[in-house]
Amino acid sequence: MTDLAERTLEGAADGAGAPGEGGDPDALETSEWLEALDAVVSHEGPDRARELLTRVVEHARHAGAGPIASLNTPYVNTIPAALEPPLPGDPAVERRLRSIVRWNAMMMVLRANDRLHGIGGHIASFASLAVLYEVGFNHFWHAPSEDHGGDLVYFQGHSSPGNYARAFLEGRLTAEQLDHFRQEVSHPGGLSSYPHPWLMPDFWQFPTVSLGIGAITSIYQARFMKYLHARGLADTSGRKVWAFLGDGEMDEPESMGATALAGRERLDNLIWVVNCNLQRLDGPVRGNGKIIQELESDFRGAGWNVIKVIWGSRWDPLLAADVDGRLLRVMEECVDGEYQTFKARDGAYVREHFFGRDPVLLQRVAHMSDEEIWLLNRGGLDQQKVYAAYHAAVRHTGQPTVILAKTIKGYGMGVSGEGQMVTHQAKKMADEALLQFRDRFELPLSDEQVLRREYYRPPEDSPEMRLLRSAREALGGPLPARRRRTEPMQAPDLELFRAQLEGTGEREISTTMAFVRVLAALLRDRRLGRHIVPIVPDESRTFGMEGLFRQVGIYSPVGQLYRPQDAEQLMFYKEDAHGQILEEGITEAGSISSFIAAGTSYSAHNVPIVPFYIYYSMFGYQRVGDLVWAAGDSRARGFLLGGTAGRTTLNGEGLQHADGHSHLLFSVVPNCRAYDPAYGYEVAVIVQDGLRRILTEQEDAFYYITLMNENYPHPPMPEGAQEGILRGMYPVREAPAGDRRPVVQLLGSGTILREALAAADLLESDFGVLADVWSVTSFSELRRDGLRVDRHNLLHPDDEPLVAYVTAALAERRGPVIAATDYMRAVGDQIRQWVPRPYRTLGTDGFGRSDSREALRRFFEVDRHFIALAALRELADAGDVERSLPRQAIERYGIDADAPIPTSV
Ligand SMILES: Cc1ncc(C[n+]2csc(CCOP(=O)(O)OP(=O)(O)O)c2C)c(N)n1
Ligand SMILES: [Mg+2]
Repeated sequence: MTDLAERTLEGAADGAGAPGEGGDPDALETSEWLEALDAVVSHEGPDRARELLTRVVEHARHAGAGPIASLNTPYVNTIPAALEPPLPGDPAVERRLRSIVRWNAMMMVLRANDRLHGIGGHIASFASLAVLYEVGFNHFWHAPSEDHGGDLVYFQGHSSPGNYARAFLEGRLTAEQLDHFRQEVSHPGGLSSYPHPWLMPDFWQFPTVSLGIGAITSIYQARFMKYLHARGLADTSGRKVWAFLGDGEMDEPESMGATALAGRERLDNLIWVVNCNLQRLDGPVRGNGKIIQELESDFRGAGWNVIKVIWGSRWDPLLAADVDGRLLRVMEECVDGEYQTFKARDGAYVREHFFGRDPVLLQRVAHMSDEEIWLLNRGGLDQQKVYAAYHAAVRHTGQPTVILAKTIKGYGMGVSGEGQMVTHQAKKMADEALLQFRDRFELPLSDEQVLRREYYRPPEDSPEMRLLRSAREALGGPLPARRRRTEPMQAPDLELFRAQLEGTGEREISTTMAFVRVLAALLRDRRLGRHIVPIVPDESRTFGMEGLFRQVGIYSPVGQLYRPQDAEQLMFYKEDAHGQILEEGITEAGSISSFIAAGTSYSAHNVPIVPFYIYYSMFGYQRVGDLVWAAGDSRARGFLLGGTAGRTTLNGEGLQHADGHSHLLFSVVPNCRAYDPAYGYEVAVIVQDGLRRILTEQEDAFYYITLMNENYPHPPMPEGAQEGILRGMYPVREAPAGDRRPVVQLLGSGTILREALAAADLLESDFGVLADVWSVTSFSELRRDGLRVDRHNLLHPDDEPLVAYVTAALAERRGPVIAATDYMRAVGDQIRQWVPRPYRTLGTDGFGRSDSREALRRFFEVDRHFIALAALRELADAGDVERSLPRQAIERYGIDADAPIPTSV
């Protein structure tokens, strides 16, 4: 019997490795098959063996043997030791450089916590990751330069001390800055806790610390780079996207949620490195299983190239000697919970509890000291193994690659954390552990220096510093580094949207249609058109955008391999390798990841791009709030469009569709401008101004605009309305000057503006009350203005006080103020303190319902009758009209005063 056959049989005989439950029912037969296979391998080579096996498996399937093939490979490195390319340069110098980075990263957390108890920071994660980063920095990651567009590296958020420590050695950060880690307010130049482009716009590119965000956004970044290339907007060939993810992080739906897209679209410019240190915050990631094996089959199933880096070089001789498979069997039997414990103990423990599982193995390591057993290293901590994996990953074509690297959480922290349950949050290290660390990593520091927790920077002409500099020079410069702006472009003139400015006459359209026309005009523009990226998650037909399918095409890396069912039609479903629309399918998380990639293209690719991502408003922020936040942090530029918005505008759909709060949700994003326009010209003015800010002024501006599907005629833009539209409110109808009848101020937003206009008519005809009617395009922008003014006045008590825009607008008018929107009352309430007279808000608080618009507006008490009632009530309270008018209105308009409150039903 051959070795291989014997080894497999052994496993089968006692059940381990056997398919199904019991052992092998016919061991002899099995051995004959295996021997036959061995003969093929040795005489005809492994390729022929694979071919035969594939045929056998196929054949078995036809014979009804069901799915057979496993997606898992044995629990050893994917790249055999014999095929590893050697690490170039001097491995000893590289190790010493890395030890210095490790030391400084640790020092900055310890020192920051010494100064400010409880300020936090993480030591254990970077400790496990250092080799994985440093091999990349020294050999693989290109910064943008003359001859390379630059790789994009998504660093793990909470391992930021590792990046800062390296930047310190490079001279990009000072020791003082390191000392001010996590003290960014009290010390200008202090370092942000995690990667935040908003806070360190020249340094960090990608906000990754909310777990899962780096994963999904890196996939869409890689996809967007292929798109840019296909459309001839940038040459992105040769550039890679690298993402560093934690093994615990892989539990996030966002982490695994788009891996199929990466496989399907063959994103071979994408490399993920999952740091399998086996632990998350509370404990083991898969104590009772093996995270590497689980992820291997997941990724392989999704079409990825999987490279496992499990064992370090010191295991090579033991694995080479493992002809009977006993070592492999123990490796496969042990679960991650045990692997963690091994590294929290010592060599004697590993001897007893790992090798001791098999007396033959115990014998095999009898010649090794406990110390030698302890030094048996893990693949992700071995620069040679990691280099080989990266080397293979960057050369792999046709698939994305994931590297599953086994490491140790808290590596080097010894008694202060290595492999311990609590290591994630360790921010302190005992003096003893620090001295041991110094010895273990051979740092040239005296005891005093260690105890004083000094940073260490070797002399400029030391081999370590020379390696640091020459490696980064060869790769184009330091990383991470962020580009803030690109070449400005001239924004289109408002004239481009003339059709919207002129109104529609009698014709009824929705604001969605008005927007689609704005978008179509932009796409047709010879100069700007190619810089526009429409993004849609399977809602184009909902929004009447299907005309764009044919006009600009839907991006698909393979073009269109089928004749579409509607090929005969003018606006057929056209997929195209040069297509412009990103039709994402049903994934809001994926779509906004595309938005982020496109919206930061000015920075990552030096190509100005303006994304317009249109989606079902309810499923936008609500589903992907954290990604919206990441878009803000990333300084993404572009437009989010919440279609079918408003709690009562979308008739028929009901509770889970009817959005009455996205404006509140967007009001919390500090740099997002949120607008609720009622008319086509408002949409045009807002978009045009946004384009000016984004393209010409290079502002990191990002917008949320709600669009409705209710059709009505759109008037032409009133003279001089532009400023008010942008600042948040302007009058659309004014009571005749000099008429002394009572007056109210009616504020309306979105389609509810039309209810306010109708209320004004009712008030005059039924009760002799006049009204000024205002379109409020943005309560949140008005609020921001008010807050700015208040702050200024507070801090400059001796200056002439500034006046908020709302206050100034209403100051010269008469009468109480009523606001009505299709959103919760809190939206209108945002401006309360700047309204100079009594103020009442109407809104759609409560779960949505499915019914007609008219019924819904009555139900939520935002229709024309309720607006009129609210106005009369305020006038009556002020003594401007008779006290009986509100009651008369209730009767006249058939309002049920005893109806249940919409919020409670
Ligand atoms: C969405 C989200 N939830 C929770 C956290 C808090 N958190 C930060 S790190 C961490 C553990 C991460 O474990 P793992 O992904 O395995 O990374 P490791 O530190 O082990 O490399 C947790 C829970 C977070 N940052 N983001
Ligand atoms: Mg982990």
